[in-house]
Amino acid sequence: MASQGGYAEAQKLVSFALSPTSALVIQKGDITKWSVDGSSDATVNPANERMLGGGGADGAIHRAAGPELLEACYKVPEVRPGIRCPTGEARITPGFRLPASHVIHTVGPIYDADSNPQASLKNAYRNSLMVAKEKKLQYVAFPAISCGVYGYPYDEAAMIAISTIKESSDGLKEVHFVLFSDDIYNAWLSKAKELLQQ
Ligand code: AR6
Repeated sequence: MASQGGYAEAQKLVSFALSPTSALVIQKGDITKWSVDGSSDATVNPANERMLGGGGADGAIHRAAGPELLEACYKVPEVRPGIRCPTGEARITPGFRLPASHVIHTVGPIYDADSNPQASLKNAYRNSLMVAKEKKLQYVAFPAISCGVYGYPYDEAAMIAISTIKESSDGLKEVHFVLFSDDIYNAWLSKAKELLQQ
C-alpha cells in the first residue's frame, strides 16, 4: 500500500497493487470531477434500467456531462420496452463535458427487491470492466454502486466490489473508487486491506 502526499492527502487517496501492471486506488471525492488521462478513462454511472438519468450520482453525472449525455442515452437501443440496460449489464457513451472521456452506465441491484443481489452487483462491476477493456480504456472510476438509493449494505458491497475487481482488472492500468462519504470510504479501505494486502 502506498499513500501519496499533496492532492492525495486531501482526497485520502490510497493505492493497492492488483498485479505488476495494475492498481486499485481508493479515494474520497466527487466522481463527476474525476479523470486520470482524458482520452482513455471512464466514469461509471450507477444508473437505472431506463438509463435516462435520475438522482444521486446518476443525476450529478448527467448535470456535469451536459444535455448531450441524455441525447446519447436515448440512442442506446431498448432491449425491452423502456429498458436500455438490464440490471447487471453495462453500456458506454462519451463523457461530453465531464473530465473523463467516457461514461460506462451500469445498473446495480435494488437490494431488497433483487432475488440474488450478490450476483447482480458482481455482474455490474464485471460487465463495466469488460466494456472498458473492449474500448481499450486504461483507467476506470467507480462510485459505490447500489449503496445509495438502492440500499445495499456497505460492508457486503465492499467485499463484492473489491473481490470482483481483483479477479477482473487484467488489462487496465488503474481502477479507482471515488467515494462520497466517510463511512463508505472506511468500509472500502478496510476491505481492500483485508483482501489485497499480503
Ligand atoms: N460522486 C461519488 N459518489 C456519489 C456522488 C458523486 N457525485 N453522488 C452520490 N454518490 P446512488 P444507487 C454516492 O443513489 O444506489 C439514481 O436515481 C452515493 O453516496 O447514486 O446505485 C439512479 O438513476 C452512494 O454511496 O446509486 C438509480 O435510479 C453511491 O454514490 C438509482 O439512483 C451510489 O448511490 C441507483 O441507485
